Amino acid sequence: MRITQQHIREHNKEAEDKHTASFLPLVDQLDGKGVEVDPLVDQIASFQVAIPSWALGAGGTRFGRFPIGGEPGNLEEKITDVGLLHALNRSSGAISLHIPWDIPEDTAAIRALAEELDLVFDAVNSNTFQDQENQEHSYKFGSLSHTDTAVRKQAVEHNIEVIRYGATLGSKALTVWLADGSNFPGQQNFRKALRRTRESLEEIYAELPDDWQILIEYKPYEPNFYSMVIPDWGTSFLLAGKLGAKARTLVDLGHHLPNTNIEQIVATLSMEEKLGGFHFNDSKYGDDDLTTGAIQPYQLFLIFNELIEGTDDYADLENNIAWMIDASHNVKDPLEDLLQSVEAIKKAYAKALLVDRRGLEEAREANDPALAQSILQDAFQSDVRPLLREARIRSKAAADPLRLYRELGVRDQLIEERGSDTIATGL
Ligand code: LRH
Ligand code: MN
Ligand code: MN
Repeated sequence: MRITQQHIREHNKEAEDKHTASFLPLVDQLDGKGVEVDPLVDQIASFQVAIPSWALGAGGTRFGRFPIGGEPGNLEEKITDVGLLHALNRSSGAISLHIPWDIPEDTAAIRALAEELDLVFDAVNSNTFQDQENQEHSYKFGSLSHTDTAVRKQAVEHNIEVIRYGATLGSKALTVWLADGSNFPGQQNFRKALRRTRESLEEIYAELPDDWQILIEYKPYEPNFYSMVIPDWGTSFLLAGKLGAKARTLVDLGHHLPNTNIEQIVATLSMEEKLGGFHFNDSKYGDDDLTTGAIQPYQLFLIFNELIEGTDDYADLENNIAWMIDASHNVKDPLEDLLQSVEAIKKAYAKALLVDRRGLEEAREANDPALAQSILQDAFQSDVRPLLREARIRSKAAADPLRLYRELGVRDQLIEERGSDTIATGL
């Protein structure tokens, strides 16, 4: 299944009149505020969000799984799926792999396929939270923090192997998320577990190519429910600081206790040049991995507001941070869900670009919280959908990606090609 320029052109032709009717008044309105529309549209168009290879199938929960059919059965098919998304929105030009769920066997062919679909490889993720077949030592009681040197060594070697796989594909970052921790008070010596983790990470860091980064992800609980070895951004930041300049923190939006001020964490990390990347998703209760922007779009906007606050150079912001989604799908078609997530992320970015920064700063300096709030909310409440649509049309993407996806019957075609009883590797 391929989406061609012909498909896009026909779809966009039909959308043209309606689009112009909403875009032109917005241009006038922004003009009135002294906002230049062209550079804004360019910024929105160039912003790319990586798709996780593990979110292309219907995930389910530990209680059940309801396959949707047509799910990708191997890495080539996963890349093909991301290619479909990118053809529709021209905003998902990267894929993030999870090893060993995605072992690139024929690297030359994998690279060629990605290139043909205009995709690059974002951060590669290691997996020491599950035991694989034929694995010598178990990770039941941890990996990089394990009490047994042999287990730690195995986990370190796995991470080094992941770097090697990534290097063959042109990735530039390794994301490490550890399930290590404990379920009961007294089970684990906190200090020893953290020290061992740090030592293991140092061994991995030593193998990191010069132009690579290691991104350390944190999570407060799950699968361990009493303690996690890297539970929060402070611990990740501490480890990244000890490792060196190539180590940074990765913020998965779902990995916070309820009501945590994530935008403030983002501000601090970016100020310290330790913000490495994101796993975007949304949640109401915990690590729900719901569609980004589905529950707390204002929080997402406030995060982008802090990111923009901390930069003078948007290209720098776009290139120096790994922008990735980390979501799971139980009831939606995963491809539709990912289109919606990318859209929500770009909406938050566009709205944050509209913030009257000078006005906001003056209001802050004058201790005028009412004015500061209305400046932020004025940007948040702007309807930026015509800007996103214009950015897509200019990039030769579909005016309405989800609509075209449905009109073309992409899922049905995938089911026809791959069958209805498919399981994608991943969560
Ligand atoms: C852990 C996590 C981490 C894993 C992914 C599958 O909850 O967010 O990023 O690699 O899920
Ligand atoms: Mn994650
Ligand atoms: Mn998670």
